[in-house]
Amino acid sequence: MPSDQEYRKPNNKLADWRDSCLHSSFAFYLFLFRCLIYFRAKMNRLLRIFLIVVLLALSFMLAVWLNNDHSYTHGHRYAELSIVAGMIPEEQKQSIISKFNGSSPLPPCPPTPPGLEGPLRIEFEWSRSMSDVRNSSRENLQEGGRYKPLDCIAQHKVAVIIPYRNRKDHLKHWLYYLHPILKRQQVDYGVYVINQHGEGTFNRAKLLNVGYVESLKEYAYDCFVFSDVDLVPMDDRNLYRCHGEPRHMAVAMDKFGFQMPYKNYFGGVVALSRVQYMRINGFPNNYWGWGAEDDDMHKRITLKGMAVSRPDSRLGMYKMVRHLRDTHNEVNPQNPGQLHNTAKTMNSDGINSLIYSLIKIEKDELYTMIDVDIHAPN
Ligand code: UDH
Ligand code: MN
Repeated sequence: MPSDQEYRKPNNKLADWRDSCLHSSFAFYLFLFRCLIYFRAKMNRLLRIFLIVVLLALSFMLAVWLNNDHSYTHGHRYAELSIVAGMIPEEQKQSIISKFNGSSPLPPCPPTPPGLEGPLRIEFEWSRSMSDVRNSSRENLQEGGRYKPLDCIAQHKVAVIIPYRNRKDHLKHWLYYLHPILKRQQVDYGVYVINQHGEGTFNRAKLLNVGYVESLKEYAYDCFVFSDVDLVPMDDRNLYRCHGEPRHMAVAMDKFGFQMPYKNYFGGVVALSRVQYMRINGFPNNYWGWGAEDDDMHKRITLKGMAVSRPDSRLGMYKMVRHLRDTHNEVNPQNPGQLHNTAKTMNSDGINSLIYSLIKIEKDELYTMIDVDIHAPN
């Protein structure tokens, strides 16, 4: 069950007063009706006709009342039930709740978030501790690193998915910078760290597929940002949301002298809507070790007739935490060769052929850690 934004309890005095009126009129109506049934033999004709007329008039008034918008204050409990059942879309839900409460609905968040800062100073200070990070990031977060803007309805429900193993220090910096940025960007988001269980060969793309499936079990995300754990944007105008075409966001990394390492590069941080992701059957599951899985993603996109959108290189600047190549993620010289077969394999290798074993889901206050066995070959 998705954890939904708390909605305010009805606190409107006018609504309570209307409720009591409605209840008393209904009681009076029943009382008259009973009188008519029990004493009809003892009543004279004129009194009987009078009572019938009064009952008819009352029925009419009640019908009008029930038909009227504000009479729904009476039924807020029933509406809450259908909300809990998830039958009503978010936007409609907010507006109905506000109507019951007698308050005006939250407006949609504006297309350009008002609180952005532009260029940011990013320093990966070794002295930064996890408790510093918690203190500076936990504000208004729900368990598992979930957030929704408080004063408007976000237009983007984004699962941020991070492939991960043994990079605690990088995750710390990522959380320190990204939570405040995502909040300023007014995203309805959740952070999912997909931890590859065991010591087998690393598989970045398969972990991203797991993140897609697991995050959707929790909430109706419509956009997925797939981000390496060591990449922090240097400008918060690079929005973590989806666009009309799949988006490559990390276009100017410090590691590559703030430019694309090659023309069709699609690595680091990318954003795909649910529809875009499904069109390409997700990512490949068979790129073990380092290299070429991001080029396969790019091929899938172009093979399906889509283009890649990118921010300009000023907005798309990223800083990467310096690191050596990890053990069990050595360059795999077989990987680039697989790119010749993407057109043939992409429809049968991807989200529709994903097999993994879920080990554990841990809810930290800053993220959801999904520990998974992806059946590494060795
Ligand atoms: N990762 C881990 N643990 C590992 C290995 C990888 O968490 O042991 C994750 C992590 O999120 C990392 C990502 O996988 O950021 C990518 O691995 P990397 O950081 O070693 O990759 P690298 O910095 O990538 O080398 C930069 C772009 C490479 C160009 C791509 C050419 N196709
Ligand atoms: Mn890296």
